[in-house]
Amino acid sequence: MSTKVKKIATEEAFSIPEVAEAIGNVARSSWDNLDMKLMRVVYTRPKDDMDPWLRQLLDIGEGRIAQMDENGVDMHLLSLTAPGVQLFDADTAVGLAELANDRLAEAVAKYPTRFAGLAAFAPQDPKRAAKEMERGIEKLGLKGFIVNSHTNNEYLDQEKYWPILEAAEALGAPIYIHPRAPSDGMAAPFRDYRMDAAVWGYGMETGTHAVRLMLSGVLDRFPNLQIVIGHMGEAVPFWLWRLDFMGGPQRKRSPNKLKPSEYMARNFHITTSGVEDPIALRYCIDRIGADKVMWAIDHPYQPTPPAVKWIDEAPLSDEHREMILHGNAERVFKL
Ligand code: 1WB
Ligand code: MN
Repeated sequence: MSTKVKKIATEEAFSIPEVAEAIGNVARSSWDNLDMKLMRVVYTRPKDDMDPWLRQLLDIGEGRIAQMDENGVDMHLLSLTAPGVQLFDADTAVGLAELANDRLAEAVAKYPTRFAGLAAFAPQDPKRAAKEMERGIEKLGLKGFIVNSHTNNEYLDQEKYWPILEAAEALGAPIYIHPRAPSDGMAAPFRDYRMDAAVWGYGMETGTHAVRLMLSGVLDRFPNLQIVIGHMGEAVPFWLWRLDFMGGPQRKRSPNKLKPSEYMARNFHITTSGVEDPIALRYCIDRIGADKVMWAIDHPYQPTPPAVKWIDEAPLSDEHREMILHGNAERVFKL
């Protein structure tokens, strides 16, 4: 059962065999960055006993479309699953990002009304990343970019990554900052109790990344840059009052010209991925505006039927439901 409102899901993961194999190779090494815990579980199984998530990630065709049809989902905005190409050396990462983008463009060409896509890039090499970003938008017709938070423990506000921010701004296409596990410097307390990944670590890592963009002042340099974060804003909307009070430009030594809430208003959108909580949704609409919120399932990590059911049943005006389920995504990603 599903309302007739058109549904565009905005954080829907996929992979390709070559990336999965490369992650498997890294996961079999002795590297102990925090993502390795989950990567070892998902990517090191024998081919004839594939992890069910991986099986679904590799399907960007019939099976996925059938599952969307069963649940009344009109479109997946596809993105290469976390941590993308960010575990690899620069040359491997550049090559695999290109390959993933080519495959993604093929899937979109085959099902143009059902799929749209975000381009991957290799932050390890910011200049070549900017080139691939341009190709992704202008040649492949993709609609924005996906990056999985830190790269080798570094964040996008750092000057070496500015070519990436500059390219996104110039191309008029948003960067979706998707989670990965916390960087080495903050990893220790997240090593226990499954806190490394989606339970808690992903949100802390990615919310921290968003706050760095706000407080560094880098968004004064790229005022038209558009950033999307998932998971109901990775807790940032809940913190805005205190972020403004403690981290606004009125505070001594603040490099940022605007308040965090002003960057939220000008430079950010959020998606609902994996937070099927009508109270959190109500709060975000009231705090940052219904024009800022886009629905997402987080396929295959969250099941589709409850993701559809909760948004169908959420107490929303017809106008807000249309915005959150498709209108905002159509505007932000130029679908
Ligand atoms: C999970 C979620 C795992 C995501 C992932 O592995 C990704 C999880 C890459 O629920 O454990 C995700 O994209 O939200
Ligand atoms: Mn996700």
